[in-house]
Amino acid sequence: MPVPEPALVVAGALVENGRLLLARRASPPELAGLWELPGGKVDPGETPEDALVRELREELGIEVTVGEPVGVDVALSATLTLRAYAVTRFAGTATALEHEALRWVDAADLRGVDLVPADAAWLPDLAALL
Ligand code: 523
Repeated sequence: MPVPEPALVVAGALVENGRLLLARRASPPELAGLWELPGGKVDPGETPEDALVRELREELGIEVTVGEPVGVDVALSATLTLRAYAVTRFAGTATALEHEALRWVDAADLRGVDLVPADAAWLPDLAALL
């Protein structure tokens, strides 16, 4: 039996003026209240880059260009992998359309933020962007 590739979740690291955009999750209960790089699941037939453009449009109301991956892929489960990309905004103002709140953090703030566990693996990579 061929082993299926894990499905991919993509997340965006948007840095402007030395600050990183974080979003506070509203769900599920075990992640609610924790901060993450916004993003979501890649749909079947969609490239990861296209998925991230779509997710950040839906969640934040911004249009982005997707750059290079940030850090290494993180296994969320046997069937789900999480990957971050650097993104650049080219239009819109980031608004919490699906999250509880948004926050722009500098390097000092980042150290004290309660991140979702998977995103915490990227802390050194994210700090290096700031
Ligand atoms: N993560 C995660 N970090 C992170 C994201 C964007 C997602 O750990 N920065 C996890 C949380 C969920 C899974 O990835 O376990 C799917 O993310 P979610 O719920 O944001 O993706 P959606 O919105 O595409 O998912 P559904 O609405 O459930 O389809």
